[in-house]
Amino acid sequence: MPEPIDLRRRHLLAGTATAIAAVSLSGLPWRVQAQEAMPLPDYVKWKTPEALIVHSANTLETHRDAIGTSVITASNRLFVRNNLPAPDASILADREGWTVAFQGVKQPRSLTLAELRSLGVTTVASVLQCSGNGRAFFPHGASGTPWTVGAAGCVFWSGVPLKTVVEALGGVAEGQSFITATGGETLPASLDPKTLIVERSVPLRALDQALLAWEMNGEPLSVAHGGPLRLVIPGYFGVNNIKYVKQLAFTAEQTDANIQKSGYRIRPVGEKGAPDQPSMWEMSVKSWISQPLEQMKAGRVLIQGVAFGGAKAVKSVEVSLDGGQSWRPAPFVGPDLGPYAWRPFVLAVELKPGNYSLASRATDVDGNVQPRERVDNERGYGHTGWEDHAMKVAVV
Ligand SMILES: Nc1nc2c(c(=O)[nH]1)N[C@H]1C(S)=C(S)[C@@H](COP(=O)(O)O)O[C@H]1N2
Ligand SMILES: [Mo]
Repeated sequence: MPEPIDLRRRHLLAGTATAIAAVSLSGLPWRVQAQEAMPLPDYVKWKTPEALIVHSANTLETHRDAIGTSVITASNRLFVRNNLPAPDASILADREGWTVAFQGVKQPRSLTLAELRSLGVTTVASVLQCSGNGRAFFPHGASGTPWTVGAAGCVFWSGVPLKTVVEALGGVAEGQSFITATGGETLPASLDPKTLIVERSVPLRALDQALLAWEMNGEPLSVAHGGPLRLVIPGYFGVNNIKYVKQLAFTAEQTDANIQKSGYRIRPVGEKGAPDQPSMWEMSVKSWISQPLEQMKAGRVLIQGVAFGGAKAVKSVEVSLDGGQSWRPAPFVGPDLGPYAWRPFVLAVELKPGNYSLASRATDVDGNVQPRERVDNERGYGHTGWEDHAMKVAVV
């Protein structure tokens, strides 16, 4: 299938004067990253290379202008993030036999995927976004993958509501405050499992919307995205959406695995992670412009992007052409797929030759507005500041 836009060619232009016009306010030329183009690793060979930046075998980012306008992000363009190397494809050999151990319920037991399927099914559209999306804009050089905006996508998940499973198991046992899920990666025997295991706890309130998903965008879950079975918590940061979920426990305390105890915590620059710092749970309202990113001809221009509320629905989004001095409302396009989905927006404008700073700013249903500034923090998490996400574009 031919690509509508030859993104690869545009990557090759990254060092030219044309692309130099396409820098963010922080001066970051994203196209430059793509010049180091690495081939797609085997487990994601089915993805569209032109749409992705391969940061490493475990971290692939969607190009800013490759998310489309269709609300749903195509699976072959969706970002990938593995804290540990993805399991071998043999993990999918017997999907129906995949087993999850349920604990902290009144009748603890293990259930296979086949049994889970018989309990119930729902479909949710939700934004999957890594905590470090936007990390590249932090000036202190936060360690970790330098994602700009592409560690995010909006996809359909199908599976059984976790609440339905819990009801079938007699309900949550008394005294439990967290949902603690464990990833099924095989860990090296030589190391303390707590240092590496992908095990996360979220507050019990997430039971309202959590599901155990076996399908993404109408297809059985791939290894890259957590097949055979994944915990999905709509509205929560990516890390809480445990792939290859093999154990699901209702617990009184948060897990003491490093990824929870000290990892994924908001802390001042230079400070170490600790359990008393805010954990990366519910996402906040955010938006960004996906096109145009480069120099354009004067005349009619469609400014496009996406906006979402995170754990709450998004209400509206505004666009600025002058770096935030003035704003105008931008209409959403396409269907509203529910509170956890994002909404593409498109604003048609007539632009005269000149330099523009294109920014977007979303508001959620509770009236929370995307802030101008980022909140600096050691690991570069949770960036929603609109100023850093703005695009400087020359119109000729
Ligand atoms: N088992 C397991 N689940 C995991 C991870 C992982 O490494 N192992 N990474 C988490 C992180 S940090 C993110 S951002 C999302 C990424 O989901 P994706 O690769 O499907 O895009 O998965 C989360 N769930
Ligand atoms: Mo992540």
